Amino acid sequence: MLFGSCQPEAVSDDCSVVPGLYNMASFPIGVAVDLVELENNQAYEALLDQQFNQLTPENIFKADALHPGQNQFNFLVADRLVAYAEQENKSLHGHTLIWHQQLPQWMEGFSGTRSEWEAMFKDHIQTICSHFKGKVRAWDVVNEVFNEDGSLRQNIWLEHLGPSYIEKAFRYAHAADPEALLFINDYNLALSSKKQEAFYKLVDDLRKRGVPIHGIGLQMHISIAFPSDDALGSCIEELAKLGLAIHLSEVDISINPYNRNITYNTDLANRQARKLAYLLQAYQRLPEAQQYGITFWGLSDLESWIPSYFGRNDAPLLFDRDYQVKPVYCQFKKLLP
Ligand code: 9MR
Repeated sequence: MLFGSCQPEAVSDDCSVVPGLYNMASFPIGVAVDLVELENNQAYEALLDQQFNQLTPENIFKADALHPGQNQFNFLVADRLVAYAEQENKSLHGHTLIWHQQLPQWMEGFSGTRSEWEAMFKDHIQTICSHFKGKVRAWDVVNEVFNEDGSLRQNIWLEHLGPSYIEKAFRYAHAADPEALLFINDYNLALSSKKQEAFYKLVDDLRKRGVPIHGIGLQMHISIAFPSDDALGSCIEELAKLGLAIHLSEVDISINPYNRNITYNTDLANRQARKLAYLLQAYQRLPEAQQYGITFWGLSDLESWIPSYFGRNDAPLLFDRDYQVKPVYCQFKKLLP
């Protein structure tokens, strides 16, 4: 049991799980999906199916999964999710083409001339985009390219291709799947003004030069303590001025960011609910055409990456470890249009 026996206050009667969230919303409501759970856990599948209509593969569309050898792509597993999405009429958000993590070993150790790097980079993007052409609504083309101080993150792509790798990634992806919406995705943009400014500048520059970029993914791994509501609101408002689609792409709200010995209680549950309500209301102030969707980073507290990654008790998602709704779900649902 995560936090002892203390439970948040009982969920009120008007918080029914039916109809599901996506039936209440004017934009897609997404979730990061774990295919192993989806295929083997009936309760997981039922809840996911009922509540969400857009799926982001949490791990199985990353480079190490799709491109395990230089001349070897593996789409077998990913295609099972594609089939599920088609069958259940859910859209798919591809995550992610170019990142510094979850790279296959051969890619990290690749040695070649600049033009060989370029060819490998292009082949990676275009083979994947071509395979999923017409099946994904959008791609996170580049993920987490900035450091907190606004400089470009050192990664194999920057090292071997220079800063233009970002622009090239969008151009290659677009050539392979002209219908897919192409996103740049990053975290902590509301926490670091330097990062936010650099992000704005880069996207503005890409857009003005006609690079095919259509959306901004704001990850939103946030907590009840930070960023402040004002910082969150102004980040969304500022970046929306670029006129692109906005995806709250990886929402979770930690209740224990300082790793304290805490007990999940009504106060924490309510603070979490208020934080998400604030985020949703800031999102709803955007022009409708820019509301691409809101995606939660996991179905329930049981699947969240946070407890294992940070080694702490936490409960950052809409459903508890028994797949029961939490106040944060009820509040969110109440405010959907
Ligand atoms: O949730 C993902 C977790 O299962 C993986 O182990 C981890 C590997 O780095 O990636 C997690 O998802 C990340 C996402 O792909 C990009 N933004 C940050 C997410 C949380 O780390």
